[in-house]
Amino acid sequence: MGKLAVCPRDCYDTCFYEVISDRKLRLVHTGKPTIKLSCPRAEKDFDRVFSPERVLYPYVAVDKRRGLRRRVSWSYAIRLITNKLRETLRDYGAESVLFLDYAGNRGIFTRYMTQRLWYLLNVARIDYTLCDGAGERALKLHYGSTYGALPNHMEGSKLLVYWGFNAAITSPHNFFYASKLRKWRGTKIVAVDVLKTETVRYSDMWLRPRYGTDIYLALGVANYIIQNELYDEDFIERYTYGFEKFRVYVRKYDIDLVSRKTGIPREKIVEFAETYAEKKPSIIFIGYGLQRRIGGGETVRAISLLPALVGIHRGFYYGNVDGLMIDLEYLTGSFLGKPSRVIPQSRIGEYIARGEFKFIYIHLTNPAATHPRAELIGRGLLRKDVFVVIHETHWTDTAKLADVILPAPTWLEKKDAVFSYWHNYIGLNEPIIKRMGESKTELEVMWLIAKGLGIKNEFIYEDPMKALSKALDEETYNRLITDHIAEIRYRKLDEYQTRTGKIEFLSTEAIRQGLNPVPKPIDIKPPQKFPFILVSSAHIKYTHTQFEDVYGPIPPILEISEEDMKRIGIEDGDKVVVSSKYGSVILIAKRSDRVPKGIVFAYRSCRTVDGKRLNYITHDETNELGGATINTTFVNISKHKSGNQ
Ligand SMILES: Nc1nc2c(c(=O)[nH]1)N[C@H]1C(S)=C(S)[C@@H](COP(=O)(O)OP(=O)(O)OC[C@H]3O[C@@H](n4cnc5c(=O)[nH]c(N)nc54)[C@H](O)[C@@H]3O)O[C@H]1N2
Ligand SMILES: Nc1nc2c(c(=O)[nH]1)N[C@H]1C(S)=C(S)[C@@H](COP(=O)(O)OP(=O)(O)OC[C@H]3O[C@@H](n4cnc5c(=O)[nH]c(N)nc54)[C@H](O)[C@@H]3O)O[C@H]1N2
Ligand code: SF4
Ligand SMILES: [Mo]
Repeated sequence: MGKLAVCPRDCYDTCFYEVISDRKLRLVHTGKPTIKLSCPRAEKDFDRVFSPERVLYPYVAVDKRRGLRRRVSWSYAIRLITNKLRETLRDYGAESVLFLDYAGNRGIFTRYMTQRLWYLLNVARIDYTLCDGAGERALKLHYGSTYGALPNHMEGSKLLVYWGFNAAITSPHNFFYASKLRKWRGTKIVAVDVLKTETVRYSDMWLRPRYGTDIYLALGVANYIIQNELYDEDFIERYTYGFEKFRVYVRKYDIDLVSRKTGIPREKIVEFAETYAEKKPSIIFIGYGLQRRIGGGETVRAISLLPALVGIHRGFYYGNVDGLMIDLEYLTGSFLGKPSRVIPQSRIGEYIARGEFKFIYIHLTNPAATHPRAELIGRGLLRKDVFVVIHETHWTDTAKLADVILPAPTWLEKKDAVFSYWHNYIGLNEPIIKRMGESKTELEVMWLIAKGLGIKNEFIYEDPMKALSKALDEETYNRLITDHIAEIRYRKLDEYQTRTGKIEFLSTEAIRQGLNPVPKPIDIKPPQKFPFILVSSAHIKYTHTQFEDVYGPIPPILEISEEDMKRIGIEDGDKVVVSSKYGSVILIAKRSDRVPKGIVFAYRSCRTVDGKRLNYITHDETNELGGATINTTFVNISKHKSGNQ
């Protein structure tokens, strides 16, 4: 067998590969975390490594606005960075320095250990809520932590519910496995989605709630199960808290109300409720797209309580990192200091454009394309009074706006350890090819900057393998060294980290935080001026903005229903102006039976026909649980004056 390698992209699956030559990767069918299925991104990984878009040397901007820059040596770049950083910390304080990272590479050495320097310096950071923040907080309110079902729980499940989760595209190995189980064992698949997605097409039942009304469905199903005594009384008695109050609370969500609100026929709601109560055990896969909107946090809260009614311990999947026995606090060094400020990730554009930071260090993210109000981010990064450093593998939208650009090796060029937010295996990657150009790893850069600042703290310079050995138990670590893949111990599913030690139908933590003790609906109503809701989600060939260098730009299309097209007076292929309260972009209209009336769909973060990004117009407000509202971007659509392309 060839070398093992594990994909560190921000993706549920975290696949294991066998490397069969320097230019080809092949999926290993370990039969454990994933199932054999090729991924169009993995297939082109080496093309991305050798892409002409690679950043190969350090550069310094000569004129940022005009994109003029010159190549410099590493020692020059690091001297410049450390001088600027030292001056900024001295003159403006740690709160004027922003460390802006995300999950472009989820490796422990790349993403986690590099946070040590920034914790030590107490600089400003983001709150990491753009992707999954609201749902994470929602689950913690009722369960104490977010972990749930592992892939190996799928096999014994009789029912798999994908709720606001387009797994066929966003977690292909999960869904491929589910469809195999459907064939082999008759496992039932239900999709709850506002769009007729690829996942819907391969499901036994599809529920399409009117946009934003999922919470009525969840509370209605809860009420039906209670009223018809389909719940597990012993389980509720033993493992839950606050059931009586919840029972009274959900009484008003009767089938008539729920059907009226969601637009789903009564019989279908009943069928779903009865199926859910009968087919046990089951897993509800709660998608991230669902909670990236107004009311999304409350919705996840309501959905998460369904398994508790029918007697399943953590019968959901959302994100499993909390369950893994791996010491992330040690790895990130979060105890070293406290960020001087924590900025809501959705709103960084506003802060950067206002000139709140004098020094910004960016890696593992392309915010000038992927974050709401991306144009503000771009504009802010070009300010004369801010010094921007980026460490990137490729010339991204954001890299082009930096004062110093440092070359990073891709995951195929460096050693790292990678774990998943779905399965419980960790993998160890050795470099597969020689590093390109003069690229240096994220840890090497952190060490150079720390040294330049005169930092003596040995923890910053800790050998990554030694750190890893401390973050994992001995057995897991040893297995990882010998096999390059190891199972990480997982917390017990029947343990609840709440105040009462039980699943809390009535959340004591919510009361403490001044939130609703039980989940409550928040109705969504687009304003008259922007009557459509823009929903965006992934394309199978891209991970956010990655792979545009290989596959070309993400298609700039706007899927719209036939009825809406007629009403606006547009035809398939017409250029349309899509405007929100923040501005407008041009996309190409595509007649689609995936979207209902009033909803339009575009691929997330796509580059628009007028050279902008979709996120120039997406909403940046935070929702009721501090999460994103990208999926409640209200827009208007009109025909572009030049008509079709
Ligand atoms: N409209 C809209 N916008 C969205 C979303 C949406 O649904 N709709 N979804 C949001 C979500 S869920 C997320 S998670 C964010 C993602 O937002 P980002 O994290 O900004 O997404 P990427 O474009 O993947 O950016 C990751 C960057 O990391 C770089 N990178 C990859 N590997 C390495 C490495 O090893 N070293 C270094 N130094 N760099 C590396 C890549 O080249 C890439 O530029 O986007 C959000 N934006
Ligand atoms: N190919 C590919 N896969 C990826 C990624 C990628 O960029 N490309 N990115 C990864 C990352 S970072 C993330 S966060 C995940 C996200 O993956 P998912 O968790 O699947 O989330 P989304 O793709 O944002 O949206 C999923 C579905 O939610 C539906 N939806 C939106 N709002 C609602 C609602 O209110 N109710 C209901 N019922 N449905 C709703 C959308 O129609 C969509 O079909 O994907 C990961 N996987
Ligand atoms: S991008 Fe996702 S599906 Fe594709 S190889 Fe990586 S982990 Fe697997
Ligand atoms: Mo994400």
